[in-house]
Amino acid sequence: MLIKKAADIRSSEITPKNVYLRRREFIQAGSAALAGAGIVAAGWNAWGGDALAQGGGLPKLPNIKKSPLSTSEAPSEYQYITSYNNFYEFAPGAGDGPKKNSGKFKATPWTIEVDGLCNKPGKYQLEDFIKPFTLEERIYRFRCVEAWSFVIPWVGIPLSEFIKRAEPQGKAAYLEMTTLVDRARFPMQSTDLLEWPYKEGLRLDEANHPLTILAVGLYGEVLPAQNGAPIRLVVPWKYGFKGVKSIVRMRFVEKQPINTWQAMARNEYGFYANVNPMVDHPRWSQAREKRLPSFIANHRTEMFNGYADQVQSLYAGMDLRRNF
Ligand SMILES: Nc1nc2c(c(=O)[nH]1)N[C@H]1C(S)=C(S)[C@@H](COP(=O)(O)O)O[C@H]1N2
Ligand SMILES: [Mo]
Repeated sequence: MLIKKAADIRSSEITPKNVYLRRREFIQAGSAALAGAGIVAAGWNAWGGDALAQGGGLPKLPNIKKSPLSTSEAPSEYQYITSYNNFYEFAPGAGDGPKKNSGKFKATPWTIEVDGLCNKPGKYQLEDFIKPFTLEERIYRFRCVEAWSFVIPWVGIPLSEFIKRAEPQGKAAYLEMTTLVDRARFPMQSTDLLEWPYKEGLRLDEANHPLTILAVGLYGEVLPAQNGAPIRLVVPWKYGFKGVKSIVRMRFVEKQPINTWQAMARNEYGFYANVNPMVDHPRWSQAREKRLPSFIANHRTEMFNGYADQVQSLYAGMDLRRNF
């Protein structure tokens, strides 16, 4: 019952209504030849203009080092990255709901608990949690399982640095990460839309991979609420749902954790969630993606979201059709 409800909302909310209406207009105009340029222009208008200012006027983060691990592709506009989101604690489905419903969200103070199979468990205030590390700008491709994509200039720290400090024990094979539960701050947690808290997990070697980061910023500023303030996971070769937002707990465990979308619909979402254009979602193709604000699937999806050279060895010998 839960699953059906979530599924219904997801399929109807994938496209914001204003965008959908414009697409209808466009289709009624009847000229497929106009597709490329016209569709992109319509997207810009539907999303509120052509402001080129980057950043959202939020506090700037200090001493950010540029990373050689960034893609050379041009980042998507700030206004799109922050107005087309998926964050069920604020609103169902993907679109501008999370932005609209998170205006009053406060991310301070913020405590992160580190526990499970490690020698240095503890509770940290966010400032202390990130203080020992150098912030890096990481411009990464981002691919949602619902076939839209962005290029996002995150600011964060390598997850491996945190893991080193926590000193995982020999038995620790996975890292589980959990979102805050607080009905006062997350309105949808008063409903049974998802099972709360939202949870994600990585195998420890995935978590230690140099591309995996904990992001605390976007465009050089602190994260806006809708993108997962104040700290969220970013794993660029995996579908977006692995990127658990507003993390309050990091737990080292022996067994593979059950992540939220796997719990909601096991036949559609797995633990690994590696971007794979050859394995279709049961309800749609994964071969191409819409690089927003385009309405059409204007990009071919690449294996491991274009990071195959760096990450495919993590999955040597695994059947990626079964381990999706
Ligand atoms: N806590 C929490 N984390 C979450 C989600 C969510 O609903 N709740 N949605 C996930 C999904 S499906 C995607 S695609 C990404 C979207 O990240 P973005 O809004 O910053 O693009 O967040 C992921 N992290
Ligand atoms: Mo997603």
